Amino acid sequence: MKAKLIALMTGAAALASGAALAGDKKDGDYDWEAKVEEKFNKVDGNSDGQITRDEFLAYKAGKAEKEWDEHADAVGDDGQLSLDEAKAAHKARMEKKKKHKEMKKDG
Ligand SMILES: [Ca+2]
Repeated sequence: MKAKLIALMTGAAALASGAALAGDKKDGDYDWEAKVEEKFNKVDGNSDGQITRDEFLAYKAGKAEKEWDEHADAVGDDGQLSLDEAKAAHKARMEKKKKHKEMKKDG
């Protein structure tokens, strides 16, 4: 059980470290511990200071549901995502990213 929690915290730290590295590029005093704590508290559904498997899965399910809802336009009226719709949505996201990058470069 303890090993699982350590693995989970390592995972949470890894998630936060991605943001930490991004933050470090902007300024050197990025508070990664605060980021881990913020993430931990989001996953700790009953706020008892421990993350259970169920809390972790509930957190991930919530994120997956949010992601699904965000792509409602790609899913369309039939409530199902086809491979072609998935490809079109991915292509649109890549083009949006590319435009954003170009705008950042120009401005
Ligand atoms: Ca808990």
